[in-house]
Amino acid sequence: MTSKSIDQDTNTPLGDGGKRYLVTAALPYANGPLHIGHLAGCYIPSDVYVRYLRAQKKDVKFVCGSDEHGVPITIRAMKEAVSPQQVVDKYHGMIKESFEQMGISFDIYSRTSGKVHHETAAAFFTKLYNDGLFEEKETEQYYDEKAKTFLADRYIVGTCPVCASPNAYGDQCEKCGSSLSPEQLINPRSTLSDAVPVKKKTRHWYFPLQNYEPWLKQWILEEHKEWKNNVFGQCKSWLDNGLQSRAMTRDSNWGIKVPLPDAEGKVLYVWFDAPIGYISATKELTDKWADYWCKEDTKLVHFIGKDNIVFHCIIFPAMLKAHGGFVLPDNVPANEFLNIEGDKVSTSRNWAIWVHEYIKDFPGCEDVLRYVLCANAPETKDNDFTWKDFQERNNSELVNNFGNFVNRTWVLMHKLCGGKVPKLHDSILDDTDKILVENIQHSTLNIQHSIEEFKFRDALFEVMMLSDKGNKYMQKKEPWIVAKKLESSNASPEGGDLEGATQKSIDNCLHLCLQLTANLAVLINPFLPNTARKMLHMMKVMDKMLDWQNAGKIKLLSVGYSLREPQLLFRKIEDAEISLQIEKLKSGIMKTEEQSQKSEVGHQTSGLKPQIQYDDFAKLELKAGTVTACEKVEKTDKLLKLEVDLGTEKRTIVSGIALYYKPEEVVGKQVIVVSNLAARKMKGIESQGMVLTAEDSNGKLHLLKPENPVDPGSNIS
Ligand code: B3M
Ligand code: ZN
Repeated sequence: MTSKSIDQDTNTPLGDGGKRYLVTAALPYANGPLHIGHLAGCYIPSDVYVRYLRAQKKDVKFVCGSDEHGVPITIRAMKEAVSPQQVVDKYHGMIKESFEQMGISFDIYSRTSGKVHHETAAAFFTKLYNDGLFEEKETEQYYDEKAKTFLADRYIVGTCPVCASPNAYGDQCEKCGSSLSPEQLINPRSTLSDAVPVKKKTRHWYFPLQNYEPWLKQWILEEHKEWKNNVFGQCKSWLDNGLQSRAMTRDSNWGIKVPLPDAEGKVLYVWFDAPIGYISATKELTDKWADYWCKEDTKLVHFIGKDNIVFHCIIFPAMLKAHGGFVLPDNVPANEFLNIEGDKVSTSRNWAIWVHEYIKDFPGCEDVLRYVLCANAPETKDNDFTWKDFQERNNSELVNNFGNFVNRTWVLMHKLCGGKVPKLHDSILDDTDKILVENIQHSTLNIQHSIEEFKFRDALFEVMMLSDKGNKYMQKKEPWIVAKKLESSNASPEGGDLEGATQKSIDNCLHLCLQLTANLAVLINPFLPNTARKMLHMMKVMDKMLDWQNAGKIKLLSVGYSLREPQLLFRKIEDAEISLQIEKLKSGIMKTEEQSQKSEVGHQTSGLKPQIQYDDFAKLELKAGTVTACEKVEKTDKLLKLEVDLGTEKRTIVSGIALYYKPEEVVGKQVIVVSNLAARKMKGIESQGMVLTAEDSNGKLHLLKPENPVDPGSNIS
C-alpha cells in the first residue's frame, strides 16, 4: 500500500444534497433541576448529532429552551410557596447552567415565557382559529369552589382505589404507579383548598385530530418506516386506536392567554404552546429563521424522550400541517428511559442524580458522564445507570483503553523520537501497519453511518474499539523492546543494518500511533468535546483539525512537527468516591420519606401544602374537650365514635384511632378538637369536627392533649 492510497478520502457525504438541518431537543420543564435521565434521554444524543453535523460543515441550528408553562410549574410553585414566575426564573437559570457545563452546545437556549414566544404561539392559535379549524365545546370539569378555579387532574388528590394510598393524584398514583382519572379517587380533594371538587361546565377549543388521521397514517406509516422501532410502534398504536379531538386550551391564569375576546381565565394548553417554542427559539436566534422552518430542503430532527412521542409525531405535525407553510420533522429519534440503580427515576422521591451535583462532585469529569450516558444510552429499551458501572467504564474503558493509548504514544514519542512526529518509511510498511491503517478508515465509515442512523452507542463503541486496536498494535510492535535491541546493537561493531531497520520500525510505529491519535481526536469529538480539545492542545494544532473530512486520513500530523508533553486525559475513579455517591443517593431518598411521613401527621393530605400566613391559621378553631362516651363504629376496624364535651355543647366525632385505642381507654381523656370543621358523614354517622393525633415512627396514632387538664371548651392557639 502506498501512502497515496493510505490517504484516500474515505468520507462519503451525508447523502442529503447539502441540506440545512434544524435540530431540536425537548424543552425541559423549568420545575426542577436537570438530572442524568434528561441528559441520557435527549440532550447527549442531540448534542453528539449536532457536533457531528458541524464537523461535517453542515448548515445546522440547534435549538432548545425551558418549557415554563403548564401544571408542572404551578404545582412546583405551590410546593415552594412562591409564584410560578419565581419558579421558572430559578430553574431556567439552573438548567441553562447545567447544560453549558455539560457542553450541550445549543445555538440558543430560550424560554417559553419570553415575548417572542408568546406572540408566536398566540399568532399560531389565531391562524388556526381564523381558518375555522377548532371546535368549540362545553364540557364538565372538576372545579374548586373555594379556590374558585378549575382543577387540572394533578391538583386533585384522594385515596387510590388500587393501593389505598391516601395521596394519589387525579391522573396517577405515585405509590403504586396506576394511572387514574379524578373520578376514580376515593374522597377526592382539591390540593389548593382541600375542598371537595365539584363538576362545573367550561368551554374550550378543541383541535380535531381525527381529521388528520388519514394524512398522518400515510405520512408516518407509509413514508417514515425508517423511524426507530419504539417511535414507529407508538405512532402506529395511536393511529390504530383512532384519534380524537383534544382541548388546546385550559382554565388557568398561568400560561399564554387565549387570544380571543371572551376567553378570560383561559390559556393555551402547554402542549400546544411548547413545541411552537422551537419556532420561537429559532426566530430569536436568526433573522433567517424561515429558511429553517419553511424551506422544503430543511431536515428537521426532534430529539425527545419516549413520553413525548405522541406530541412530536402526531399532535405537533398535525398542527403544523393545519397551519401550513412549515416543514415537518424528518425524524424523531426518541430514547427510552434511564433507570438508576434498578429503580425508576422519581424526582419527588429524590431518586435521581442531579447534574449540578455531579459537576460539583466530579469537577473536570463532564466528559466521563457524557461517555457513560452515551455508551449505556437507553436507545432501544429502558436501561440502568449504576455507579459501579460508571466507575468500571471510566477505569477500564476511558483510563485503561483510550487514555492509555494516547498516553503511551506520547510518552514513547518523546522518549524514542525526540518529541517530534517521526517519518513514515513506506518501504518497510508491513501487514500489521497496513491493517491498522485500514482499521482507521473502516471505523470512520462505521462511525459516521451509525451516527447518521442515530445509533450513538454503536458509534461510540466503534471509537473505543479503534483505540483498543491501537493498544494492540503497539503491544505487537513493542517499540520499547526494539529500542532496547537497538541500544545493545549500537554497542556491537556489526550493528549497522540492524540499526537502520529498527529505528525505521520505531518511527513507523509511532508515526502511525500519532496519526491514529489525531484520528481519535476527530472521531471522539462529537462525544467527548473536552477530551478532543485536550488532545488538540497536546498536538499543538487548531480546532480545524477536528473537521470530519480529516477522519480516516493518516497525514494529519506533519513529519518533524514537535508536540507537547503528554497530559492525562482521564483519571481513575476510586471506590470511596463511588460509595459516597451510593450513600448520597440512598440518604436523599430517606430524607424525603421522613419528610413525607411528617407531613402525613395530623392526616395532612399531600405534603404539597404551601406555606400559610397567620390569617390562614387563625381560621382554624381549636378547642380542648373531654371525651364522655366512646364506642366502635360497626363494620369498620378503624373508626371510633366519640362524644366530646366542649363546655357549651357536646359533639359527635368519628376518629380513625380504633386500631390504637379501646373505646374504654378513651373515655375521660382530654383531646384537642378542630371545632369549626364542616360536618362530614362517615359510615352513616355525622362527624362534627376532628380530634388531633400524632403519628409515631411505627405509624401508630396518639391522641394529643393539653399538658395539664383544662376546662372543656378552652381555646387552643
Ligand atoms: N416539557 C415534557 C417533558 O419534559 C415537555 C417537553 C416539551 S417539548 C416541546 O417531558
Ligand atoms: Zn395506588
